[in-house]
Amino acid sequence: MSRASNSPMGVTALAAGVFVLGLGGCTSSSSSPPEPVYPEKDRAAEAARLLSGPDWYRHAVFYEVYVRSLQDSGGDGIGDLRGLAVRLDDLKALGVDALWLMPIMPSPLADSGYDVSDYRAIHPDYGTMADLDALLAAAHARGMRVMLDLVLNHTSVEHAWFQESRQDRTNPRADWYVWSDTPSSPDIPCAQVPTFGTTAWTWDAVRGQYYFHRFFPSQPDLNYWNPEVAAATLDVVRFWLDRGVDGFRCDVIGLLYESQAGCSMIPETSAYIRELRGVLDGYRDRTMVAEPTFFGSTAPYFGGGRDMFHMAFDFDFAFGWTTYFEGSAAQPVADHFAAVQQGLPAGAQNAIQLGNHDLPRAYERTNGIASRWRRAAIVQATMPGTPFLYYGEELALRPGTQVVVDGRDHARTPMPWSADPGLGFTTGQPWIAFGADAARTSLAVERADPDGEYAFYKGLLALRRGREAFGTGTLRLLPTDDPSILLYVRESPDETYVVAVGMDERAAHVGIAPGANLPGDPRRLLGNATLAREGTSARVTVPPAGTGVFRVR
Ligand SMILES: [Ca+2]
Repeated sequence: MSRASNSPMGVTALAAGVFVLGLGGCTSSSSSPPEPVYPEKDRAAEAARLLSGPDWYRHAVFYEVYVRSLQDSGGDGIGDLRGLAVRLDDLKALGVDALWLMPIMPSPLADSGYDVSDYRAIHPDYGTMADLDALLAAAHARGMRVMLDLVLNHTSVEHAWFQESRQDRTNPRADWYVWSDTPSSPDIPCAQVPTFGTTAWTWDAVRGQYYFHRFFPSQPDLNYWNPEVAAATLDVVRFWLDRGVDGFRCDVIGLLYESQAGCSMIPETSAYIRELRGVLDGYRDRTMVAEPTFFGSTAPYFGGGRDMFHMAFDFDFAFGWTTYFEGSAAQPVADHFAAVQQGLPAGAQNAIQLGNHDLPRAYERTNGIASRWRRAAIVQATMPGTPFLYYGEELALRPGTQVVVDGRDHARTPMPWSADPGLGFTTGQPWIAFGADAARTSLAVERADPDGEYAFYKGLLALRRGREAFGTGTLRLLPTDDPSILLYVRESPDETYVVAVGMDERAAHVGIAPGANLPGDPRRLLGNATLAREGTSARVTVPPAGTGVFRVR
């Protein structure tokens, strides 16, 4: 939060933090034992170790970028690859290790680029292939990675494949899309219900048939039952891997094949994903993350744990955290992560988001109550999984009001970097209006505020960095006798951490966790909660909406 904000957390949490810190200093000189000092590692060296090799993504912090809204370099008001390259140092300073770029391939932009018209080129709005090469080189020189958005279920109607396929029923690509004489197909009964609109079938007057589209009519589904299609899209994957991209976020990947058996993650789709993984494994340290079709366990995307996706988005948490933090019960959060633990095969690791390009801004979803997204962010950074930030979350960006494509544009507004004209984003007219209070939430303003959003995120990401326990350590949930305290242990072979989150925003709580068996006395690294060993139990005290991250070994 900026200082000028009237949101409750900005002032109260700051005050509580200072108060508790002061009190802690007082009591330690009288009754409490001094905090232990544990051997400190060279965290930069640890981070370098953990972020190298094929498992790097388990320890990395990812950052989703809408290139169109991050940084304009040319003055046309549209963010581009050259602009993004200029901002790499700012993102690295925040603690970002890897970028996921929303679609940058040529597209009529009927769906913000999720309607690709050419799989092997760069959208002219965003630059050239040389600009991408330069971005990759600049990122790699900084130890950062770049993932592209891979939209394989459908193309744009403007893609050459579709333009050819629609010509007649006998052309070489006649069977590359799903055509039918009727707005239905007995082979895929599930394909009657589109995600958008009222029909999944649109009449094409050129060919004189209907085509199937799971999403907008301008996004015809590819026909993966044609082996040429599967081969062609795997070639697209090789094309980008050869170019040096570090991996992919795979859009609605579960929907590739439809059959009588269903429309999501049927065996043929799983087989394709295994093949896709095989392609990535032919390159060094590449990774891919799945966008699941539905809520629920992401287990279907992991197969045996290491033969399908490296990661899959935990949509239950991404969509559900606002509900968790509106209440005051710890159990739903604990239950969720316990279910994730039990449900995933060994080797699988979810990707944890608070927001993305399809969701309203965290600020809007919490009515501007910072303590909610901040506590959720602590869970995001310390529970098993890889954190994916959505650009601007570190500034608590407010929603916009202008719509260019659809209502999701409210969370796709330009990044405010400074209070200069154009807010450092552009010297021209931005393609869409900034969100509310943009100048006040700019990086320059937030960075100058030690209690602001940016400082919070930077501190949190620094805490995770170079600490193996948060990337791949075990999780042990510690139930307490107070139902509003979330308490858990993350442990790597040589370090142990305890995280405490107070779910009650209004009252302080004290909880006892019997059988906690902490290996040592707590040293607080973050937050305002206190933790003490009492025999084999642990006693935790949390102020309203309080948090604490402690090292105990
Ligand atoms: Ca499909």
